[in-house]
Amino acid sequence: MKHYYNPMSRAALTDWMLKELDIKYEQISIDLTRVTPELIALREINPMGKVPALVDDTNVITEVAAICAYLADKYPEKKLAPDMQSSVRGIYYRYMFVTGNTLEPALTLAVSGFEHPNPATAGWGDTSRVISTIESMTPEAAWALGERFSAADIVFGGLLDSLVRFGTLDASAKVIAYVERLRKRQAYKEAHRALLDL
Ligand SMILES: N[C@@H](CCC(=O)N[C@@H](CS)C(=O)NCC(=O)O)C(=O)O
Repeated sequence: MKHYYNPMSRAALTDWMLKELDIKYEQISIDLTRVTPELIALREINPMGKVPALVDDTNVITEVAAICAYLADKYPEKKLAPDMQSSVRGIYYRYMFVTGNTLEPALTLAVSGFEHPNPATAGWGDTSRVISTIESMTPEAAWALGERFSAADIVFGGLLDSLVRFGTLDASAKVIAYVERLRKRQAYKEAHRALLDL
């Protein structure tokens, strides 16, 4: 399995997922600032030219949430996704999809000083609704789905971690406490070593 990655990018999240799984994979580090053979190879598999990307035999997977979902399902024995019959499978999907589809675009625009002129038709709505959603979906204790840590914590919690790190979100005590729990995980620390060493 090949993981196209840059340690200072969102690929730290998929690296965190791979490290939580404790599996072997080939790390292909991409310098996103220069045209290198690795970057050319990345652009061939992902026309967006973005990391992360994962190549597993015939499967090319891009997007943080898709890679995390793929890996969680590929290694069910690691229990990083609830099984199909679980009462929290639907909630798991919600965490996996709301993060990249709704929360991140709204907050990216907000940080740039913009609000979409029509939040009702923009898929991500407006900033105040996004902040309420983050607040209501952040767990009071333990993890997104309850006592068991899952890929939902990497995808949703990973976004909150970067919002807190860059001061993008005026985070509540509950959000900060959740992010602090995430940061204590060994796999998180290993995947974020480059950032933590700064
Ligand atoms: N929606 C994508 C975002 C990936 C992304 O924007 N990656 C950035 C680094 S954090 C990147 O590769 N940028 C290089 C570029 O766009 O040229 C995901 O979830 O994976």
